[in-house]
Amino acid sequence: MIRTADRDGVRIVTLDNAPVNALSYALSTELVPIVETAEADAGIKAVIFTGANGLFSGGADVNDFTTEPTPQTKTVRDVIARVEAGSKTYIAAIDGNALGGGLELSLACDYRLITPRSRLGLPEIKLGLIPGAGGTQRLPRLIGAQDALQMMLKGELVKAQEAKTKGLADEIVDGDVVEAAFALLARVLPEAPKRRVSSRSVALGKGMQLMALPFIIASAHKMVPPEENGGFAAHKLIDAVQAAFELDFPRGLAREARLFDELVRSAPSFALRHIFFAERQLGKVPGLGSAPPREIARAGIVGAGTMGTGIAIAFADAGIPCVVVEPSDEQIERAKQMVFGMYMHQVQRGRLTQEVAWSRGQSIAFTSDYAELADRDLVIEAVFESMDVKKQVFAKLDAIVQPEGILASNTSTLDIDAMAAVTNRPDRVLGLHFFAPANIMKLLEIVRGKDTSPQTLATAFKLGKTLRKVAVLSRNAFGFIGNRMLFDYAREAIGLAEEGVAPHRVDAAMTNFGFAMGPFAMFDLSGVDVFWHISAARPDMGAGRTKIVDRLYEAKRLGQKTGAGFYTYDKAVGKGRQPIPDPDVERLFAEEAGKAGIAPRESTDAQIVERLSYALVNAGAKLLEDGVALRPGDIDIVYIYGYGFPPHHGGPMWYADEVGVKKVYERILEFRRELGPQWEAAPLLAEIAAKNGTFAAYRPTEKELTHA
Ligand code: T1G
Repeated sequence: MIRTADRDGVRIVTLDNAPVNALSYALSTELVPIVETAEADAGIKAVIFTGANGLFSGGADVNDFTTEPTPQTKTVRDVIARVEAGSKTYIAAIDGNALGGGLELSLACDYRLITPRSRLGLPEIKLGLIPGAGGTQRLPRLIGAQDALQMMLKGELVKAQEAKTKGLADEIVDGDVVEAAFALLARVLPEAPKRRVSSRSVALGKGMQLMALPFIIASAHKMVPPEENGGFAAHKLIDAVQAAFELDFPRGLAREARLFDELVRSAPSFALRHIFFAERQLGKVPGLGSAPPREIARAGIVGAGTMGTGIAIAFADAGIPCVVVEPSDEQIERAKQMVFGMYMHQVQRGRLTQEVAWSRGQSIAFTSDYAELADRDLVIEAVFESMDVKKQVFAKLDAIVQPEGILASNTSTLDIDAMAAVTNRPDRVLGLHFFAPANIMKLLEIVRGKDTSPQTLATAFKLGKTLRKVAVLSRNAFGFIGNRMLFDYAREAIGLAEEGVAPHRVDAAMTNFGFAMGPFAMFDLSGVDVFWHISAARPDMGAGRTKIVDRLYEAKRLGQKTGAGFYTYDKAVGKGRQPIPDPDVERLFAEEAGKAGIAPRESTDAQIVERLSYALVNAGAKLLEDGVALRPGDIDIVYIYGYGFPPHHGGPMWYADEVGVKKVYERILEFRRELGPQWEAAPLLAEIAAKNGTFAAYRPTEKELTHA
């Protein structure tokens, strides 16, 4: 895991622990004596740390955090302590990423050299942690507390130039970074003044007086979410940085260590580390093995509506030129305006240069002529959500697009196999379900038809990476994963309102639980008419036990876009996007509930959260049984990225483990008795509850895995 080599009295220590040179307990146990030996060797003047595998280090090994270190265990903290106490000159020669503990190791060195492709960061906050190996004490000393706090609270990776400007790196070198380290040593040795970051006094930032510290700390606490609602690590991080001002360096390190040790055992951190690994499991689909993905060099889209145009922008952002076919000139004009407006916004925000924005915009061509799709490697239809319309489009595409071309549907619920059946290439047909706005939302559901080939799937996953999407495999079933679960979630939200709980109370309970938006505000945003169409197609899905959705639809209360839905909206309030509770809607619910014979029923906020979150768990369990979703973690990722489930609860299935599957199951049995057959528990849930098990331990059967 570590290679060493001596040259001219300098020891080169190479971290070589594929794939990301994680500073695991095992590697640290190997590295501590290497530093101690170098320190004891009079012939060694300096030590250069560098990394193999194309990076310096991805940080501590996150897998290690589930095991309690013993007194004999060495961690990256121990390595850094040896460097800190050492007398030699230490250089971090960084080519590629240096993150987390990897960057912290370099902060303990006297010099940091990077290359133009280097990215430096302390992203621990994304794991519900804080830098636990000196980062909260050294970074403020190096770049000022204000910048350090921003960088650590956002967990952002800093590019090379910014790292140099901030003073994180001493030099950006173009050639071999180890040779550059030797050149630096030739300049500074033998004097080699100590440049340890720990000896610097901590400052707030350029031109900021220390008296501003209380203000900086107080405003930082105000900026982050409450501890119980996703902000637990953020508040501890601010406390750690404050300690850098109030305690000497050793005691500051000790404070940081205590805060880290509290966080690493916290439920939000377990949840966030689950998400970290679940996301990296998504592309591991049995049966994809050898199939080499095809190159998608040219794409086509049918339909220049909001979704089609958003998808086109996503391709343009990924450098894949695309042709958008749209019969209506007026719609093409609107789409062009959307593309132009979006890119100008990026330029105005300084996110893109004019040239890049222009070239991306130019890479999207609009036409009414299907023939221009003939040479496309992939064509995605994003036309009206009607099976008849989609079948016509697929039949047309099959006759026009080159034989190797893949044909995909952006449908959000409809049957992929039915679309494939009208083509001669069912092996190259699948669903690519983007989420609006398609150029922003990271979630992509890849829907596998019964005949979709492994190569087509492998190509879709590779495309997902190219588009920088989080791609999740779903088998072809109504609503796929996310929307199938949304229907049960919606059924319970509406059910609560039918029992007399005001929509704004349901929404408040769910936002307090951590959702970015409550269900009714979400329905108004996506459109009550979308809801109405789906529940008209599938009356058994989502619309509750009354005609409330029909009543709103008939009254043209379609949500934000018509100024009223489950809420009302006033342009003078929050630019017309602020949901305003509407007593008329509550009266409508009461009226419809009376007609349906639904008795009023009190629900506390906790019971509201149970009804909605357990509906997701039960639906998720059924998706696993049916082999629609591969793993519980896949379901968690879908609901976090696509529907705003709070990450600090890890997703619906992880949350069921947090609560206890047995408890969730028993509550669902009560709901079944009190509310009716829609609460029939999934057999898998009963099975896991019976053995007091967890979804985390669930392993799909071979049948489910291969979607047989
Ligand atoms: N620990 C364990 N495994 C890791 C890992 C890590 N830090 N980083 C990546 N992996 C695994 C990952 O699960 C996958 O495994 C493979 O490496 C490739 O990852 C003490 C406490 C470095 C930018 O948060 O951001 O240091 O699926 O697909 O796209 O203060 O990995 O192949 O079996 O992401 O090239 C802080 C996390 C840790 C950085 C590379 N560090 N990693 O991206 O590859 S806590 C992080 C990343 C810490 C100290 C604290 C990215 C990457 P598998 P990948 P990539």
